Amino acid sequence: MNRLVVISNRVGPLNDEGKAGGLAVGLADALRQRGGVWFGWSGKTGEDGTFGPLQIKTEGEVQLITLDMTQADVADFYNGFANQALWPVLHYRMDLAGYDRRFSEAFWRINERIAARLAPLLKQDDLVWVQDYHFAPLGSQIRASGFSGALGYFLHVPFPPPEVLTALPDAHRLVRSMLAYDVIGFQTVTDRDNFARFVAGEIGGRVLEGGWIEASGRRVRADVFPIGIDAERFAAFAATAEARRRYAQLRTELHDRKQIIGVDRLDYTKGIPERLSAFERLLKDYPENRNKVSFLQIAPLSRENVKAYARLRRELEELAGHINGTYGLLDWTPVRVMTRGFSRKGLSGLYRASDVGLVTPLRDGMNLVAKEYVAAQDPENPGVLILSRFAGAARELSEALIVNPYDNAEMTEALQLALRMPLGERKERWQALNETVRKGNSRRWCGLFLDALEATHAQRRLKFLDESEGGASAKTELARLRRAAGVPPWGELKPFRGRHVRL
Ligand code: ADQ
Repeated sequence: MNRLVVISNRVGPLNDEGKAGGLAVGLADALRQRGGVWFGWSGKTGEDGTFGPLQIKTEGEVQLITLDMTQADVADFYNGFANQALWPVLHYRMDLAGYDRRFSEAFWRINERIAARLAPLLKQDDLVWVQDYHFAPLGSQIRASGFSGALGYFLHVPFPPPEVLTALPDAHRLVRSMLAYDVIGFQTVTDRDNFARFVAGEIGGRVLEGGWIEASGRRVRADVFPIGIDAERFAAFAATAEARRRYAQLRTELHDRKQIIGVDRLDYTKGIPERLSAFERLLKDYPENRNKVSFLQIAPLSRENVKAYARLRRELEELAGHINGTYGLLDWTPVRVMTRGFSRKGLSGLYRASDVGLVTPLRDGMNLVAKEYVAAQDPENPGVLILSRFAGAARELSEALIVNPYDNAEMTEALQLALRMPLGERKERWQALNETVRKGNSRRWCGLFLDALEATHAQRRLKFLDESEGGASAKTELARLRRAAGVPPWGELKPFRGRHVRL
């Protein structure tokens, strides 16, 4: 089995039962199985930044290798370009994007530096897998360093339509650089199709059958790999002592009231103010819910150095204060907003204790909270998931109550429906949801992507051998690669006829 090399902004944890999220679990599993390297930013700053020493930790067959950044790198690359320019545009929020040439220069420079530090560690038969928007162009720089092995990329956040992405001055350069990968993975068909439209309409490429895209003399496979969680483990968390303690704490404090829960990083893409307004309207339009339903929003702070995030925090505090001031009683606080983190076990107890999971982002690549809420439910008395149609997860979790988070009245009606849903219907919906969440788990996500990467890379090698003179050893190699690829030989690809715009 070839060694796996993963590059992501933050690295690990590899073995932290209670804390690792879906992404870390899926990757850690694959890394442990194959052995490999997990490479990224240490999360710390140092004077030498990316020129400083590599920090190497070895756990079994896996090396965790990190680098510091300078304070200026964090300001310009991480807070600047990645989180003030790319993040909003990728989430369709051109209005919030802050673009600065200095940020952009830092972005390309840091990607180049990371590739330069990584290159000496790579072997030609490694499977190299780059993660997320911070490192979209890393592949082209890894190729420039001479690496010709299997190189894949997964985008965890949405890929917007070209009409939106072109607002980013670096958009063309960015997409062209992504063509260096063998496989580009997206969360949903919409994201993949938006990418294909950009390639076809903006940089003169062609979209071929079978997820292949061709531009600038390169062929890349762009496909859909919806990320999942470790559903089994998450369900088991809900039965641990820690989860039961949190469950009991919350239920005791509620008395007989019902609980609605929201869990999100404090981010404007998550639609938290819209959610609070829908709850306020529930209390106004359906007064029978007053003193009968509470709303808990867990929203750990993130990216506090970016202005839009500080504004959002103030907005939330004002909204919660307003609702509590209007409807609160001496013994009932309608809304609680908590910014602290919880262990994953604790979180599973809170999900299970909640009658409604309100997951209503304005735009989200996938949204793992929706899947965690489902996995943590009591099969005999499951809660109801309300899910935004703009979360990638809505494609798979269609038995949830699907809402448009911009439609305040619809969200309110969904809340009223969820709070009154009979047990039979709750069970029926949950069973279907749970099956989907269990089947599409993080191991499957990782396995499908790596299989596609191996097959695609084998195909590329095949094409190369086909075209070369090739003696007996090349023929044997060709046969081996054909088996590994398991896909029609290169020459059989047919032009794609407009199927990519699937609305
Ligand atoms: P995020 O935007 O971070 O991820 P999400 O998928 O919901 O969004 O994952 C958040 C994770 O943080 C969940 O596992 C959740 O349990 C955890 N979490 C949130 N609040 C917590 C708290 N207070 N204590 C402990 N844990 C907490 C990005 C994309 C998503 C995509 C993922 C994975 O934006 O669209 O689903 O990557 O690809």
